[in-house]
Amino acid sequence: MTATDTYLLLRAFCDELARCGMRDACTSPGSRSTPVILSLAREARIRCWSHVDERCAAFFGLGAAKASGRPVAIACTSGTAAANFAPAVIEAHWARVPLIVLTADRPPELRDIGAGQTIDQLKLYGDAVKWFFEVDVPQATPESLRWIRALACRAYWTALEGAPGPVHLNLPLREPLVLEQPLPSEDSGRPDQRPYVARPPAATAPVGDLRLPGRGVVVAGRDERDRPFGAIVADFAGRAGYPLLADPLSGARHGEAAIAHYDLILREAAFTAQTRPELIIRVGDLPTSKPLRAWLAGLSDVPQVAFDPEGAWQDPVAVVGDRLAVDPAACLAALPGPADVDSGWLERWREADRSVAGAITATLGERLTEPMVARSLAAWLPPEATLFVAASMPIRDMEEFAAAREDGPRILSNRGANGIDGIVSSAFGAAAVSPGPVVLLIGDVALAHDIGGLLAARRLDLDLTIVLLNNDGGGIFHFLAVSGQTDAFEEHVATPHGLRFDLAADLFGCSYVQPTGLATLRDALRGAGGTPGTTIIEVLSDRAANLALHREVSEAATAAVRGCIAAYATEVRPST
Ligand SMILES: Cc1ncc(C[n+]2csc(CCOP(=O)(O)OP(=O)(O)O)c2C)c(N)n1
Ligand SMILES: [Mg+2]
Repeated sequence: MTATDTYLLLRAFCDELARCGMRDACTSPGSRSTPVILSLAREARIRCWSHVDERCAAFFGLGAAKASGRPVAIACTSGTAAANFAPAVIEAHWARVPLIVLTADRPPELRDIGAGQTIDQLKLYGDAVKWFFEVDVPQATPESLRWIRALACRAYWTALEGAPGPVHLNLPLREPLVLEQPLPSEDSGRPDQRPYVARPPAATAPVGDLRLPGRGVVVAGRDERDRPFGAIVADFAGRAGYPLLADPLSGARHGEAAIAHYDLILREAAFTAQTRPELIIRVGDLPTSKPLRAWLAGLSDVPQVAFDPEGAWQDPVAVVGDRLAVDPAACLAALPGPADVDSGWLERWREADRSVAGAITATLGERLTEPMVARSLAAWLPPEATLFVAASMPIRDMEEFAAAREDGPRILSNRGANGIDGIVSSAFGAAAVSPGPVVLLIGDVALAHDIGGLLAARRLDLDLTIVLLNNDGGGIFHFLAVSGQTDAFEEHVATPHGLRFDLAADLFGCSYVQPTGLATLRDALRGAGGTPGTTIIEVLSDRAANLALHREVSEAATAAVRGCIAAYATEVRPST
């Protein structure tokens, strides 16, 4: 077994990944991984993004795979390097994002006997991967070349099909790790650049008879893959006269049926008591909104149908009665609306939504606050833009405050495990593959957590605008009961840090600007969009004031919804 054998096999392996459709990979440095990294870097159809930190590399790969819909390879050396992939692999598992994880390893005879940088990498990620395989790298014979080509295809298609997710190939590599002579050519691949194994997607079964009553509701959650999905769902809801409660991550928050402020509307018990649907249709993942989740939980006697082609089984309160393994876009596009559209039903929701929107506008005014930043980004960014939103308050504010918009930006977020880790890196990954501008909305703790992700700004020449909401700690915890535990809350839960992010911008070669009002935020965004590289736009905020403002909005919204109910009761009284 020579280096030539290793490199012949790995070149065939990378060739197959490219033939299947791979366009991006992430590398990180090391010695044992040399043949894998060099083979990836020498494959012209795959762009290799070089990273220092494996945790950042893996999150970058995750962001790129999420934004492109294609599997991305992440490759590293042996030891804790591989363990640093774990958070992103776990997120990819829960968010159903295709990744091909390539970890280099020492061969079996060098394991557990004191050889350097060697840990047990077998099934390192447990059940978070769809498939684990220990890849022997034998002599490059016609048979083994055929085998490794088929293996690459299997890894690629496994990551992509059904419920997409990560696959893990562990590669024990023997020295010599570097070629000493040119690699001979070989033609073990199929003609015409076809993959060795093709795998057409499984056809989805047509939906059975879905009988639609007059008063239905569509709940649309995260579906980051398919942009036309949002348009089809919005169109169906409009035809059916069903209010559309669409998380911004669904891409469906538009059209005449969109009820943008469901999170605030559904807090009002008098509304939910008087507004009972006869059917709930669910598409995408379950939205984040707690009031929405509580409302769905209370409708256990109402038929709830979930489109779930990837088998995500998202129903923590066990109320879904029909789980359809069919593509919602294809099905809803073909589904006629109910025989009797109840126009008053949708109008009632729309009225509540308009009133709440008025309450939000009146309460927020034109001040530069956290909710206003979320609302403004959703309103301002062009349709070709991608808005990556961090966990914690940014994603919640986006759901609560973003208005419906016909041509809004694509919105992405790591919602598989809701982590605040790796978000900067994920946004850079999205920036690497997105044709339009990418903006990241992130809190200060999340930015501090992945501060090393900013290294991509220096090393990878990518354009990214980071809008940082700095309230010096985890503002979200002020909304929770733990905020009352004053002996330990600040230090151990809120975790203020006093970091100077302008200095971080300097260290990592980013531009930096700190707007003080809404107009200067808009100017800063425009300026960042026109400046190559990464810009950090820091908006200063205060945790206690932010909590008070959210409460104020909630009270104003509740009053607005009550006003609608009272008006509705007066209107209908004569006929009842
Ligand atoms: C990896 C990880 N660790 C811890 C948490 C728990 N957590 C949720 S929100 C949060 C604070 C986030 O603070 P920041 O990013 O400043 O956003 P803010 O709450 O201020 O909006 C933490 C620590 C998490 N979600 N993920
Ligand atoms: Mg914060």
